[in-house]
Formats: sequence, structure tokens, C-alpha cells
Amino acid sequence: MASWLSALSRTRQQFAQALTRLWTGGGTAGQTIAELEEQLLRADVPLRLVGELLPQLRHSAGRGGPATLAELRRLLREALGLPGDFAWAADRKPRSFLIVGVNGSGKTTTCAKLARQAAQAGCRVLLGAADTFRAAGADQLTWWAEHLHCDVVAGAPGADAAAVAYDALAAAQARGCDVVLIDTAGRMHTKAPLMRELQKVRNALAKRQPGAPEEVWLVLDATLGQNAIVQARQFHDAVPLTGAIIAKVDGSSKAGFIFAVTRELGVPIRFIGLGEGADDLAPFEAEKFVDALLGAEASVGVQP
Ligand SMILES: Nc1nc2c(ncn2[C@@H]2O[C@H](COP(=O)(O)OP(=O)(O)OP(=O)(O)O)[C@@H](O)[C@H]2O)c(=O)[nH]1
Ligand SMILES: [Mg+2]
Repeated sequence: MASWLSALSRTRQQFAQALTRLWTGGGTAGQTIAELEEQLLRADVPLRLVGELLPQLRHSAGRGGPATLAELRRLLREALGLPGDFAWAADRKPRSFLIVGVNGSGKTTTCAKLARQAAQAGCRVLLGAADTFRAAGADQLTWWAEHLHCDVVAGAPGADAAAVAYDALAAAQARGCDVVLIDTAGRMHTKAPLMRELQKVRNALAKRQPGAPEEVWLVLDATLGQNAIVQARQFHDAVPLTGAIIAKVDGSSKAGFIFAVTRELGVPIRFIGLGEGADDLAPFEAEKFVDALLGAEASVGVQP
């Protein structure tokens, strides 16, 4: 699996100068703070959060670079809050996951990565290809299902996505699966009929099994930075989300926007995508994220 440190290198480059100054202790405290402010914003850390951090950082800046860095690390970790733990194992079975997002955000690839993680945790997984919008959508997921040796239920192009989701859950029940991951077509958050279709898919699952889907996860493309937050709010309004997955962190220079997901959306980040391979998905860990963002793995200093 790609490492957090390398996946976050493009974002980290955005404030490499400020980090170097903190490590080496060059410049005045005022210069250091001004540089940090500018560079945190460039990495798409939300303006409001940067505004909150600055007074505390100014306070520690008088004690030198390492103290400021330690304070920044502490504050950033705190800003992410403590996500509730997620575990694949559950009493309820099958547990269904509805995976939603705009076009190309990384949904299908993420479904495959999640299937692998769930299988590794000992779950029997069924993939439901409810992207009936284009033939390639179902083909892509079916290819992954074969590759990962898991079950798949796919709809024909143009079929009713809600019916496919219903059939997928029914098949998962009949086959004794633990986890069913429903991939959906990419959709513009501004198109009301498409958002209504998502509600139909969700309702179909609930009709098959009361309480389903247990999880609705939004896949966000990290390369979009804070532009992704607008989409996220619209999806949250249409089908209340229970979590977010941040894909393409490795290709992004704006991964600082992740702070806005937890703070402004109020849903936990469950996983982050660190590359294109089936193993390049990691459970989200605030400490690892902040350490990689600041160029250090845990307590071992790795300079930017
Ligand atoms: N580098 C990188 N690429 C990723 C990641 N996740 C997905 N991708 C790539 O992003 C592209 C789009 O991924 P898909 O999974 O097809 O996206 P989608 O949301 O299903 O797309 P639509 O179904 O067309 O809406 C593919 O080339 C993936 O390999 C990631 O974490 N890192
Ligand atoms: Mg897709």
C-alpha cells in the first residue's frame, strides 16, 4: 500500500517553506506565522480553521520553531476530532453500504478497495452495480468482482438503479453475505432528478430490509479541495450521509480541505484513497494524517 507520507507529499509541498523554517528555526516569529498562514491556506486548510489556529500559534512562536510545530500538530489533530471506530464485523447481516458521489470521484474503484478490506476482515462481500447509466459502469465493477473473487449483481444498461440495488440486497440475503456494497452512477449534485434517483435507491434498500442501507458514504475527490464541500452538502441534504471517503489524496495538493469535511459536514471520514491499486485504501487516522501532512511519521522526524 502507498504510504501516507508519500501520498501527502503534494499537499505538504504547499507549506514546505514554512515547515523548513520551523525545523531550522530561521526567521522571526512574525515571519514564521505569516508564512504558515499563507501556506496552510494554499493547502486548502479552511480559512476559519486557520483563523482559529493563528492566535495559539503566535503564542507558542516565541518559544521557537519546534514548539510551534508541536502546537500546530496538536491543534490540527484536535480539529479533526475523534471519529467513532468503524469495524466490518457486525451482528446485523447483510450490512449494506450505499456509495455515492459526483462523476469520476472514485466510487467504483473505492467499492473494489472496500470489498477487499471487508473480505480481509473475514466478511463475505457482494458488489451491487447500480450504475446503470452506462454499460462501462457495470463492466468495471464486474471486472473487479472477478478479480477480487466476490459476488456481484449487475443491472443492464438503462435498468432501474433502485431495482438493481434491491436485487443486490436480496441476493446478499439469500447467499448469506455479510457486506453488500452498492456502487451508484456519478451524478451532478445540482441535478435534482438525479438526486431523487438516489433517494429511490435508498428507499428500495429499506423496502427489502428495514434499516438498510446501514451506511451511506460519499466519495470525494481530494484534487478538488474545498470545492468538494459544496457537493458534499447537497448530497447530505438528499441522502443523509453517515460517512465520507476521500479518494485521490495522493494526486492532490489541497488535502487540507479534509478539515472542512469533519468540521462543516459533521460526518466522520472513514477511509482515504492513497493510490489506484486495490490495496491503496487506508482507514482514516487523524494522527497519521496530520503527521504525514507535517512531514513526520509519528515521533520520528522526517523533514519536508
Ligand atoms: N491516484 C488515485 N486515483 C484514484 C483513486 N481512486 C480512484 N482513482 C482513479 O480515479 C479514476 C476514476 O475512478 P472511478 O472509480 O472510475 O470513479 P467513479 O466515481 O466510479 O466514476 P463514475 O462512475 O464515472 O462517476 C480512475 O482512473 C481511478 O483509478 C485514488 O485514491 N488515487
Ligand atoms: Mg463508477
